[in-house]
Amino acid sequence: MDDTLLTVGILFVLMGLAGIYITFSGISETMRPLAEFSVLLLVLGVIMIPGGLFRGGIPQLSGPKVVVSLVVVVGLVSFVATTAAMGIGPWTPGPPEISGGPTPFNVTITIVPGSFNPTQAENYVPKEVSVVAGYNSTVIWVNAEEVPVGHTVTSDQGLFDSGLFGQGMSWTFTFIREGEYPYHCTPHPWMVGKVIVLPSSPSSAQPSS
Ligand SMILES: [Cu+2]
Repeated sequence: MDDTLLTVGILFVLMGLAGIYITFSGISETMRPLAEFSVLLLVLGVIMIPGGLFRGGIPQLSGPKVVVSLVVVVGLVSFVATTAAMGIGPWTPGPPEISGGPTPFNVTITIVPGSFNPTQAENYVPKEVSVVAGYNSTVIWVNAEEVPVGHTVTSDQGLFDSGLFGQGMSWTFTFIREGEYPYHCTPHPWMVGKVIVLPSSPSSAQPSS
């Protein structure tokens, strides 16, 4: 039995699983190379573990190191298989929850008349708003067109989409997570705006006087 090979093999398996976990938990979207590297580590580790175990003949299976190694590997594999089968954990990434109930205060953004015209610079007014999560992070877009034309409020990041709402209609959305949320209008892509959501803080719990 080769302790070094066995240890390195287990290390590789752990690093591979950690890398895959990080990749698919949505911590970063730019980690595809990490995923491939992690799978490579995992495969190498899985190959090295029996290599380490059985070098120099069949090991004495009662050896504590062997038992511990087997428990670790079997445990990890079962955990991953179980969570994957149950559809929980980082294996089932979804968009982050950013919508909640209405806040005590709200902010109105007007879609001004003529926004359907690509040469008109002003469309979502104000174009950029900063709100505080849970305080005034309910945002209402009002379609104030003077002719019957529909608009949308569509997240550039795929996080929300109002669908078309017509002249005189409005659409309301409550942000609950801090972040920057650029958006646009689907039929009129020159219409762009941004909502900046700031974290809630004790000083923001009361309206300033
Ligand atoms: Cu539009």
